[in-house]
This record gives sequence, C-alpha cells and structure tokens, in this order.
Amino acid sequence: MNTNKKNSAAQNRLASTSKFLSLVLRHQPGLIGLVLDEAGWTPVNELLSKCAAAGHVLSREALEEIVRSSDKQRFALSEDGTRIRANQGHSVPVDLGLPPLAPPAVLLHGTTKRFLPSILAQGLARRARHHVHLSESASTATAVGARRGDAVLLKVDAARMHADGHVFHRSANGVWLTDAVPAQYLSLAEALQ
Ligand code: HQG
Repeated sequence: MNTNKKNSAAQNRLASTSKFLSLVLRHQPGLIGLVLDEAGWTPVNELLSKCAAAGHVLSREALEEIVRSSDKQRFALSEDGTRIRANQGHSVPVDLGLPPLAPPAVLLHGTTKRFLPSILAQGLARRARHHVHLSESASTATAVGARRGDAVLLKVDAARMHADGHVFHRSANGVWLTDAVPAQYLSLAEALQ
C-alpha cells in the first residue's frame, strides 16, 4: 500500500470511530454499557475499554487525535484529561451547563428543500435533538442542509428573538442553540453562495 492509501485508510478508520463516539456519547451510551453524568461526561478509561469490548479498539492517543482533529470539534476532554463528552448534539438528556448568551443579530439554519413548507408553516423544531442548531457561517449551514438533499439557507432574526425573550446558548464548538424558532423570525436567505 502506498503512503497516500495508508493515510486515507487511517483517516477512514478515524472517521468511523468518530461516528461511533458520536453515537455513544450523544445518543446511545447504553449500547456499550456506558453511563454519562448529568453534564454528559464519562471517564475516558471506561470509554476506551467499553469501545474495545464492542469491537472499536482505540488507543488514548487515537482518541486525543479524534478530539483534536474533529472537523466540528465534536468532543471535549476535561481539563485533567480523565473525562470526555460530546460538545453538543445529544438526544439523551444532559445539561451541558452552557450560560445563556446574547446571539449575533442574524443566525443561519441550513435545511433541505423538501422540509421548507413545513418549516415556514410551523417554524424550526428541535426534532430528536435538545435544541435547534444555528450557525454564524453560511458555508457551515449550507453543508448541514446538504446532508439530506438540496440545501436551503434560512435566516433567523436572532436579535428580535432575543429581544422577545428567547434564550440562546453557544456550544463549546461554536454552534448556537435555542429551543425553537417560530416561523415569524425566519426568512429565506438570498444569494446562497
Ligand atoms: C428539520 C450535524 C420539517 C431541520 C450538523 C433539520 C449540525 C424541520 C432536521 C447538527 C422542522 C433535523 C444539527 C419542521 C426542523 N418541519 N423539518 N418544523 N424543524 N426541521 O440533524 O440542524 O455531524 O436534528 O431543518 O452538521 O440538520 O451531528 O438537525 O434538517 O451541526 O456533529 O429537521 O448535526 O452535526 O435534523 O443538524 P437534525 P440539523 P454532527
């Protein structure tokens, strides 16, 4: 195998492990017998041994590499390095302890064309997650929308929402979170790209 192929095989392995970590740290810790505390943290040693028992053998170094290189900074290690959690995106009940924060005037949400009629009628709902996820960056929001089909970019009047009493949080990896976005604060963003 040449070096490039080896590198991309290693990258693929890291990406697949990262997906598995997202699954157990956000959605189904019970799948491998993991327990998250109320803030979403779990001991690194336990995670590594339980992942290994489930067929995802992972060294401490590889885990640190995933935390460091995750394109969206999906995971965080505690300051002393003994615990790990997902930065956001949970469907299991956790309280990340994020303080309420005033949002930028405008935030963006990337979605898929076929969801538009429902979103424009009902607003943005959090669906299976804890919050609606919003972004400061058009390219990030467009990439999020493109995961499921033709991307459409929606503009959220975050300044008006905030003035009206809606609460926002910002996750450690820069995602803006709020409970719901009523349709009155939404508009289609022009000039998508
Ligand atoms: C849509 C990924 C119809 C909403 C991404 C979205 C992000 C509605 C989908 C993060 C609706 C929910 C979050 C309504 C909302 N009618 N459709 N009333 N309200 N929707 O995955 O924002 O890789 O739960 O537009 O990159 O797509 O996991 O949310 O399309 O950062 O780290 O319902 O997940 O990050 O889908 O993605 P999701 P999302 P990770």
